[in-house]
Amino acid sequence: MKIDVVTLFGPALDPLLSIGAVGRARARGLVELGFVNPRDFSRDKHRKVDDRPYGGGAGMILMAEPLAAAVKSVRKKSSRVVFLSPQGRRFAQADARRLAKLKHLILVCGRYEGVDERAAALFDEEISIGDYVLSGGEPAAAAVADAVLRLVPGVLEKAEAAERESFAEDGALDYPQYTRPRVWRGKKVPAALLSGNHEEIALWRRKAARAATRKKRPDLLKARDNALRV
Ligand code: 4H6
Repeated sequence: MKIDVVTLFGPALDPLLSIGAVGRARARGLVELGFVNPRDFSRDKHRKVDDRPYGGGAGMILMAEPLAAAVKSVRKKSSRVVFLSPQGRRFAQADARRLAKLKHLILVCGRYEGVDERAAALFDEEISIGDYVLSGGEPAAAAVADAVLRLVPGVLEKAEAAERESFAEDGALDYPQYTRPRVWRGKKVPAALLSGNHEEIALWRRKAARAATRKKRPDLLKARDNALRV
């Protein structure tokens, strides 16, 4: 799979996606990440990509043309073009799974006070990573790229991937994890996890995952109940 990120700040985004499982997968050539800078497609002699908003107002707007040319330079028939914006549909794990099946994903980052509305026709979909405003789409693109790429077969270690499938991603939180020491600041590791009994461990984890979900994210259980009720 390849992801191209259309951004004015590729060099800032690259290090975050060069570490861990995604970084290793890139190094192995299993997944590819490219950066396309709209500035390279500016027709202006000063490489300008922003201009003042019609109608007045503070700040600058990203011009449609350099963005369109940047997208065009990497777009293929098989590409899906996604715009990161606070006005998008909320991104969730199901979207990560859907996008991980693609051959080519193009993530477009906005900057300044926003993007010329006429650029909207370039995008297949508009997604938001949550209801808050960022100074640019880059942190959102990094989050989406990471969530998607780790689901590409082979990116995670086999054991990790199998564990992911059986937990967490079906609408419940992960079970709590512990490592050494057995007692830390007076808090003990649950006895079941030290038992060496695989059935007992699996049972404890299922119960603990359910308890954690009920306590921290009861909305997830409700969403799952509703989904199953259909
Ligand atoms: C499009 C339009 C994504 C993109 C405007 C991007 C939050 C998210 C941006 C803007 C983003 C998200 C530019 C408006 C800066 C505010 C980039 N913010 N902004 N929730 N910002 O996924 O000023």
